[in-house]
Amino acid sequence: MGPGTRAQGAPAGGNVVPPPLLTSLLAPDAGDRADALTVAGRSLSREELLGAAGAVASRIAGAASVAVRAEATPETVVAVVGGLLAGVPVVPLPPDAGPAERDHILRDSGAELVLGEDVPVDTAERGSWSGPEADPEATAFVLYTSGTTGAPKGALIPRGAVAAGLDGLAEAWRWTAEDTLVHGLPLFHVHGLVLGVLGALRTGCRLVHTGRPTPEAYAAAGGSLYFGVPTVWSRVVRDHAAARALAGARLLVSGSAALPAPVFRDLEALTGQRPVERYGMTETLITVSTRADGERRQGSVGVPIRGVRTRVVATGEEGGIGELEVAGPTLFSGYLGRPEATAASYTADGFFRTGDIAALDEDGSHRIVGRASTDLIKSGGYRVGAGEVENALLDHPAVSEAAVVGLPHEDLGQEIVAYVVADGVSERALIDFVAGHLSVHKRPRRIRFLDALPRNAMGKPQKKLLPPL
Ligand code: MLC
Ligand code: AMP
Repeated sequence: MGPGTRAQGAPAGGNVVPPPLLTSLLAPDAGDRADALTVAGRSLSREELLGAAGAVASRIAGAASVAVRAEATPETVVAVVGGLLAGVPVVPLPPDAGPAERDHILRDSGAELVLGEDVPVDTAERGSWSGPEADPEATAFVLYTSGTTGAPKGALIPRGAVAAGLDGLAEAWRWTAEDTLVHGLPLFHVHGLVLGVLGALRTGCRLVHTGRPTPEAYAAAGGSLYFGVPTVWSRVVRDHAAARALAGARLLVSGSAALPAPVFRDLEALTGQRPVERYGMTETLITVSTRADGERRQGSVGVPIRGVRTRVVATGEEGGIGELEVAGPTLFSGYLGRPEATAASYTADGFFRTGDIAALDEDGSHRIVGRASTDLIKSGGYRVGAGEVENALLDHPAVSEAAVVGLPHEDLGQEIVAYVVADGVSERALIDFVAGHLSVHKRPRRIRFLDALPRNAMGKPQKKLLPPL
């Protein structure tokens, strides 16, 4: 470790080996209830979920991987659990993915079947599955995530990483079967799917997925534990009645992007409690969190969860601030079919380079202060690569040049804005083109037409020199 490096977390070897991923799901559940799991208004008991998922598992056993069109429905949960039962890696497809994004994910992952399309998924079915549990090293999910350039990469998430990550969070948040978890996040990312569905199944708590993460739906759900991205919390605090309805909850958790200071403050004022912030990535799952029994400080994302080690590799410019690197049992096992990208993401001693700039406080808590690259945009909690959107724009016949940036935005954190050189096409048409080609949440919200992009002497676009909107 170099002189500019400060580290936190358990030493190597001190890790607890988590029980297999499906142990608690398969255990007889005396506390089963008809509404153990409610998604967008439709409920299933755990027994019903297991029966329907068992039928799926029997149909797909032996497949190399399966895709799931991850709409917020009970069928998506049944399909995902079916894949996990059968030990077949699950590839969630964003339901709003346009043909380019969907084709890329299906082709790149090699998913043989799309559950719900090629294989029936029926919540009323009852199958029994008795196959052995797959190894902790086996892939649970292939999660597609954007880099700064090119098409999204498939992050291979091992079953053991999911188990370790969820157990670490359960410990940090005192998350138990007594809780009712409420959220309305999409089911194709770590936040909504891994934490928000498998977390409930693993801890045995009741889950209410609200379909959409609206303030009214959160207020009506009567949960003890709430998950949201900052955009969701910012909308909650604008609706005072909805925010006050959450006063009785045990824990309000924010993550996936930085929670703005005014939203933190308003949540405390309206609900009487400070939110818990946690930090993570697709590639690492959640690694750092404020604890239920710890101090909740605005701007702090807390301390490493059990088994995780972090270090801040200082750039030498400012004391104690630098790139955050993480190691531990929650890490992915690589990008599918991209050994160079995988190798580049790790240090020689096995830490993952997050690309986030963090500061470590004296008490060991972490603050995320920025990103190393401005070409990774976080909008509404979604990670969107500037290059991916630029390529989509360039696929439009009227567009000859494109530069995409994330500009500060009160509601979304960052707003995707495109500067384009184009001939005879409207802003609306270009926005709809990207929404239909990639996915709706990757669309630029605004477009500025230029005669030429600012470039340096080498001809490389200079995003810093783009004019204000
Ligand atoms: C709008 N719509 C269009 C459109 N424009 N449809 C087609 N073409 C167009 N041009 C439609 C949308 O389909 C949608 O329909 C509706 O308009 C609203 O879309 P939106 O405006 O994009 O939604 P918005 O209000 O901006 O969404 C905010 C949000 C969302 C917070 C709900 O951003 C969100 O769900 N974010 C969560 C992201 C997340 O989970 N990230 C976690 C990553 S994991 P309809 O019918 O759907 O309403 C991670 C690790 C970690 O980061 O640390 O957790
Ligand atoms: P994704 O891969 O979509 O999960 O996005 C991961 C990125 O989200 C991280 O690299 C961070 O930039 C950002 N992120 C997640 N949680 C937080 C948080 N609590 N505060 C600030 N940024 C966060």
